[in-house]
Amino acid sequence: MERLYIPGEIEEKWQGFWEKNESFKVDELNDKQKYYLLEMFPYPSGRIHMGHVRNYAIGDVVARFKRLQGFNVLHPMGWDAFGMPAENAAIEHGTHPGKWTYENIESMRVQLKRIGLSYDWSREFATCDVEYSRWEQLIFLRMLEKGLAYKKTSNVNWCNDCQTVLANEQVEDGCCWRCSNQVTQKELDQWFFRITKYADELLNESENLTGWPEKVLAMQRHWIGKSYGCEIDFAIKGATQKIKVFTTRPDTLFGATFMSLAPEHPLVNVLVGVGQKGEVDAFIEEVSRQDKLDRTSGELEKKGVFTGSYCINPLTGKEIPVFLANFVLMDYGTGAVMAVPAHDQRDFEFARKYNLPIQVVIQPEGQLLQPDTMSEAMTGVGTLINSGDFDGLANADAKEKIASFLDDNKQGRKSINYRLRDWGVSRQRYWGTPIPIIYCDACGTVPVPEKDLPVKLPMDVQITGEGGSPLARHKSFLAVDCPCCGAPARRESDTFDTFVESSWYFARYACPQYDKSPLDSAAVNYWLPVDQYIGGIEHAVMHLLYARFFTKVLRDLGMVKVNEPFTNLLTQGMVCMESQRCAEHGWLYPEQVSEGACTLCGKLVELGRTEKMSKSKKNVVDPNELIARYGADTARLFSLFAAPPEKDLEWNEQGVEGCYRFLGRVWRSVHDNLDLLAGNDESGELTGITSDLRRKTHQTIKKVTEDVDGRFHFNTAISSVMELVNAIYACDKKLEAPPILREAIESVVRLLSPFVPHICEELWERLGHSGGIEKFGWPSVDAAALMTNELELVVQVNGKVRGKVIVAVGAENAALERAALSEPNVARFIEGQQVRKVICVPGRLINIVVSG
Ligand code: ANZ
Ligand code: ZN
Repeated sequence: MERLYIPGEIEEKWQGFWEKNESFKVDELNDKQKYYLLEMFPYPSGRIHMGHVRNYAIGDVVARFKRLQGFNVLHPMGWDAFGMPAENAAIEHGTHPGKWTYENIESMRVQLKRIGLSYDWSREFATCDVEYSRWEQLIFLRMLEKGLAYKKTSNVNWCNDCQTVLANEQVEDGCCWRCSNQVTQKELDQWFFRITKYADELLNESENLTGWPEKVLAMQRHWIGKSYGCEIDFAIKGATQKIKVFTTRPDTLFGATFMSLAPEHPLVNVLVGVGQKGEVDAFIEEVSRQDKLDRTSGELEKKGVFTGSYCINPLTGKEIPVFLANFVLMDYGTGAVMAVPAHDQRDFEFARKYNLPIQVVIQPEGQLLQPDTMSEAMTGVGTLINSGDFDGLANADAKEKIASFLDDNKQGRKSINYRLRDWGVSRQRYWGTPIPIIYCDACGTVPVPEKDLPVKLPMDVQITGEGGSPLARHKSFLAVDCPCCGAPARRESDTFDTFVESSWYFARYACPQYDKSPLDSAAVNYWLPVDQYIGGIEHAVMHLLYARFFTKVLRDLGMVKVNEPFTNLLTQGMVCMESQRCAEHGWLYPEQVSEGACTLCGKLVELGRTEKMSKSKKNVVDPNELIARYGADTARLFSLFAAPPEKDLEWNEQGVEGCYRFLGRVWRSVHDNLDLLAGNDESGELTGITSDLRRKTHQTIKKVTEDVDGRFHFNTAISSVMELVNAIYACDKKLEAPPILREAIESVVRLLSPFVPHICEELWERLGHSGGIEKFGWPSVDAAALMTNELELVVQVNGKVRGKVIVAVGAENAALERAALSEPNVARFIEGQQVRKVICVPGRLINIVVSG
């Protein structure tokens, strides 16, 4: 038997074993408790990166651990396969996006398998598979029937580089999230999903998502942005129409001294006087070129134009001028704002700029506000003044009273507003799911009949990156007979936003081959919800909110029973690395640097910041090379050991080496003792024997179990196994108690197996077991073995209690001292100070005397 640790050989052997035995294949036909573990599926770019390795290693620990605990674990993998890079590749290399995508999938699958992840590969699918599109298209048709999908003309965010529409969520600081190009506005006919119908449910139910990070929930709540307020009608002087405003501050109505409308407001034509037309048109044109998100930012320079018209403040009866203002958006509230410059900062800036009256209506406690001397709006609480019968009310009460008054007089009504907009899903792209719609001159918008699904993408397509969507130019794709009247008609050429695919893939994993409908209810209701979902924080709003929305839609379509898709969510941190730069050659890959110098020119390199691994800074490590060098187990171990999962992980080569050495140490601890252990299997006599090693073994089992189960403290779990390995090396009573030694060594192997499965399978076999480690289950704690002769001592620093340590009964003073000094809190208090004396009071306390 080979006694050296050669990762490559054993990893290939066990990956073959799992594959041959279909070790991770599951079905719903058993009475075990289910556990659905899912990592966010990757985009098939062609190469895995360290972020993938980390994400999937974290998931794999949980999957293997739960399986060892006896759960029926669903752990699937697939591909989020539609999207832009495939089209860009097509433009650049002339390959078909499908060919490029499927080739990438082939090579990424090989790379993922090389990590030893315990997936049920029989469930794999790609979202660009025609079979997946077919069911997505069917879901869309059902949504259409229910009014959950609809079409409307709207102003959309447009990226000219990508030649496509972007959802609000895909616009970052006014730029395209993919290519960073400036986003502009464009009017287009678009398909929408009615996510706003679920705004309240999405909001309310976030209260029950106790297994989600609060940060993610907070971002979703903010995104939904529910505001309670009031709609108020302002009559227009000389016209019959009314301007409706939405306000969260009806208490300030007496202070509304002018009106600000969105430049896109439908009443603009009615309001604009002849004399103003030129100036107003120029202003509207200027704002239309401005990015919507910029228009909401506090820093925006407030600009506006007078329309020439006046409206009437319903409570003061005064005429107030109507302006158009760049910071008022048409798609929020009613697109009109009653401007209260004394109490709203934007209105204040606007009023100062255009010399408009400022009327204080809320007086803060103990202060007399003068409009002339105010330097900013007073947005705090106070008492109403200059407000007729409402004077003297606390402004919080006035909100209620004024709203009711308006309601009684039919001048307004309470109303609720959301920041959330319906989800625009049309994209002018080729590589996406075709939207199954046909346009007929006679019959209008006609859904593709179910029997004609799927609408497939044409294979003979010219993708040049110019002239808009390739589908819109593809004659044979577009030409279709109307399903209603048979006359020549035209297909919809837009495809879905790729976030549609990732909104329901987790459900399809329950029944990936089901061919009667999108979801097999028996399977999907068995497996859903996902018990643990793992992925990046960057998906906090879009993907995770859309997936929640889709789950509710599928529920209302009768396709699933659950309300929420993901019970628990873990957002893992990023993999970071120091960047390195040569004055002459720019950023350098780690392998281009040797002993601090550029290998191209010998100049000393400058160290850049430690940041997320990225090709642009060349601070990347290729997992394939890492695995070729150290093995998958080392790559996994480092990813899991170097930082807690939700924190960023800083890459360092020494850490990797350390992990590799540790595995070598585990390997040797088995082989060094194999002869001694021969013939001593588990049935060996254990009763009555207590020893430090046995206690240590069971303490470790307890610690690792607690750390892994639901807490994901993988790094501390691994440390405690490291300690157990040390204890095995240090144990000098090996000869006396082979069964205890065996139990200790086997525990190391079993406890490490979710983290580093290949080496553990191999060692387990060498320890005399066959059939794979998983069937032996997770080790259990023997409570009796934990009983210790230990006690807890209080540690003081200069007489003040600073911590507690657990020490063995009868431990020597030197040991007590060591324990006390290394207690983390104590260490904090003595840091930078001189330890003068350590006083040990046996059985009671340890006092450390320091002076600084
Ligand atoms: C008068 C007022 C007085 C307001 C005051 C605020 C403070 P949230 O909380 O985000 O919902 N608003 C309404 N529609 C708008 C639009 N389309 N574009 C820009 N601003 C708009 O904000 C609601 C407040 O935002 C509303 O309350 C309105 O200004 C403004 F002392 O009305 B308020
Ligand atoms: Zn773009």
